[in-house]
Amino acid sequence: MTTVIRNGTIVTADLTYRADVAIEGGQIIAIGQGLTGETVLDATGCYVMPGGIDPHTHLEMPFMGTYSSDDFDSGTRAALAGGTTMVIDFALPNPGQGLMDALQQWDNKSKRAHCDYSFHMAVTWWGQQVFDEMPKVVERGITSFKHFLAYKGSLMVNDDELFASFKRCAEIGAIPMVHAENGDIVAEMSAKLLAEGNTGPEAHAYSRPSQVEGEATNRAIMIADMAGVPLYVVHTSCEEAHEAIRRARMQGKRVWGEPLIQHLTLDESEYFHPDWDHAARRVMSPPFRAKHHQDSLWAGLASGTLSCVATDHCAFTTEQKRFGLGNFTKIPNGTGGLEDRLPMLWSAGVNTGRITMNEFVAVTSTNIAKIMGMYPKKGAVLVGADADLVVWDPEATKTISASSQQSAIDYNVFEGKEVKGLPRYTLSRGMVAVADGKVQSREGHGQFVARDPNGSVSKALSTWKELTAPRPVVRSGIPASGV
Ligand code: DUC
Ligand code: ZN
Ligand code: ZN
Ligand code: ZN
Repeated sequence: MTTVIRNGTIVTADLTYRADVAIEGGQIIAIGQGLTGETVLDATGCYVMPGGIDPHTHLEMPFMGTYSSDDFDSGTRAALAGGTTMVIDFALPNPGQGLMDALQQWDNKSKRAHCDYSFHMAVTWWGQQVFDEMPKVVERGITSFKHFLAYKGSLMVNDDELFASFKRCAEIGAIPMVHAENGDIVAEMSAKLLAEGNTGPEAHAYSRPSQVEGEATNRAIMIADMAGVPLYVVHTSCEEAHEAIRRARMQGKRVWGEPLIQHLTLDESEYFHPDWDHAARRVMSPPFRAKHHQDSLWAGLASGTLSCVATDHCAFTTEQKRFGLGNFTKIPNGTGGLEDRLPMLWSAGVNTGRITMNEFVAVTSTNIAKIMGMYPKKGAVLVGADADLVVWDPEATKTISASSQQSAIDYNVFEGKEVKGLPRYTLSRGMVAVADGKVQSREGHGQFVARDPNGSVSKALSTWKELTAPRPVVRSGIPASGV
């Protein structure tokens, strides 16, 4: 059985051209003119692009005394509805829990996935067991390890642990990732705000100014450099963090930054909304920022100093958010975005001329596949690649609303936004998972994608070579003068 996408314009990270795409056995088997097959999908007036890859989701994750409310069923349905055909979710061991044990839990949850998926492994504590299990995780095709510099007292790792883990990543060819906020300072500022009676959701933003992110980003970059390893910085939300990444990249360091669609399009004024629920639903870390930070993030996408756009999809219901009534530090941190990332980025980025269509494909799919070691199986329109594709209708419009979303929560942070540019079809390994807005995907269709380690990149770092070269012993012992 051959499926053909006919009469569309293929848009990849570097080319735009007219051609049909033929699919069989879940893969692209031909790209050319006048292709035929048993099933024909009409792409007249549409762009045919690699499906989105969301490199940052938290599905059914235990966090802040509850579980995020989208699981691998509703979360991956939401992904497909919005043109995203793969997610990379974070396996999160409890402090003291083994990595392989946590992985088993994520293996079980992910059996419900409608689209393909992979995992990052979080390093939430440090010890011999973690050190020993890290290569086993890589053997399983999970080649990236996340570290939290925030969430003091639960997930946070200290600098000595961070350095040890980064060095281990270097040895095994894995990429370390960081949630870069200075957790000590956040904890102190939060306590002070609460003591002063500042208990509402706006205080969440006050407690995590952009400086705490700029400091932690720069610190992680320097520690990665000393460990001789590349670094992926998640949810880069502000100019200070972008500035550190930009500087590192200009020095030839392998550092990647990942702005979220939320930070690109929503700002801190959301926290000053008179309705407590409205503000609390938007509490996430890092928080939404002052508007000028958005210009910095868009400039980063256009210039290439920022590499990927993600969601950090971590959805909590209004009821869950209300755990923090009277104390903002108890509001579960997180917002959704899986279904809206592509339409929002297209509308706010491509339709406005801030980024090109090809840059759109790069930052939502191809760059992620390359950095995360799964290109060109994913992120490409090439013969032999998986047929994870989106047929994108640039003229289709809708108003985003919780009433029509796949996500299991009762609101949407983009509620009321008009978007122009939507999937006509979303294909997951050749299966038509979405047609004209109707999700017809299947629970359990999604498969785990094993990723390649990225060892050659870490060994190329020049600063690290200087740091690890044999050190001359210049002098030792007691001065001859006997001082
Ligand atoms: N930030 C959030 O807002 N939610 C999940 C974890 C995180 O770092
Ligand atoms: Zn984070
Ligand atoms: Zn401000
Ligand atoms: Zn996250």
